[in-house]
Amino acid sequence: MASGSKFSDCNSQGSIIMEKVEKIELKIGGMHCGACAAGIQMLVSQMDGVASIFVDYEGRKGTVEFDSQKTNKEAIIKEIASLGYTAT
Ligand SMILES: [Cu+2]
Repeated sequence: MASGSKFSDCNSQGSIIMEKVEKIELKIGGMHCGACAAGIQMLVSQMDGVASIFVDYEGRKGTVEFDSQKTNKEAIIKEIASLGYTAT
């Protein structure tokens, strides 16, 4: 009967693009020098949706900012694991 009228309220939301940046801290294991940290940083920073990453070799941890609409913590952990390191 009154089908099709639902589209009218789409317009009010359509112009707003919500970018939700999430910041996480990961414990990274398996690094044995600063080059390891740099390698992780390079790989993860190239991932789609990752805004920034800083890996602290001395602290054995990494701080990652990413768009939660494009990627997630699990994907980042998997990427780090593909290099042979552990991330939790
Ligand atoms: Cu190394």
